[in-house]
Amino acid sequence: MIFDKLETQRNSKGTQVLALIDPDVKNDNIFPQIIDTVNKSNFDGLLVGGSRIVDDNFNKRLLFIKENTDLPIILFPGDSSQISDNAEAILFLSLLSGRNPKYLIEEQVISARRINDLNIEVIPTGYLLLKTEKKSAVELISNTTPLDMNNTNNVIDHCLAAQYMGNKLLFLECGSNSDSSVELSLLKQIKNKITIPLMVGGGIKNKEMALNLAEAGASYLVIGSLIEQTLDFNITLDINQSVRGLYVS
Ligand code: 1GP
Repeated sequence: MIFDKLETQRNSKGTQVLALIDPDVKNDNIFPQIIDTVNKSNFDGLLVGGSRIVDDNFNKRLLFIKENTDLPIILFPGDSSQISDNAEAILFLSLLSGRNPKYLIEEQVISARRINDLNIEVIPTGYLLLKTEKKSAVELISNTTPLDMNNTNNVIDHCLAAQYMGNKLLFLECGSNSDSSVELSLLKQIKNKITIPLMVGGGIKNKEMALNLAEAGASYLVIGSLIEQTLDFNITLDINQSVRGLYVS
């Protein structure tokens, strides 16, 4: 089981870093380079998904990724159309920061039987969108309001609710290519209250940010835009190696 494997790895190797590939047409001309960069960067796993995939080639691109990497592939679906057994597991997301029933239960019901039929490992994940200066694609597409990071109690209440609902993972999302990530003092406070692993993504651009987030309590880091924008494995390899052996209990 992939999640158990990642958790075991986390216990032995420290903070895990996952690459994110957006299998959208916008990346078609650099797709092989993205995969090559990911493969050379010593990532621990690979998320595949996007909030807006404008054509029907999701599965074709996913298959291409699968054929060209040895990393475990976990779906990070923008909606119920992004489900395939060309991945080993799926983050079964509930957008708990929002109040839109489509992303709280409707997409989940639409996708449940297909996931069951395909026998994909399910990783129940509470997904919280946090407010940053730039409006994220998730905010626009989901038509939900992100949580204000200054309202610490409200964010922590959402985290606790996500944990009590039985989620195995809590994903703190600042949105793809955001200008900032989760505030470190907030992350530390969440870490003090929450026992399930914290995944942090959105706007991780350098080693300092990655290290700070890992030290503040992120069990998993997700890096997407930086890979697409630089296509330079030296940068991502450096980040990934910097958090190796970093344990935050
Ligand atoms: C987006 O959290 C992920 O859903 C990754 O964000 O693209 O900014 O790395 P970046």
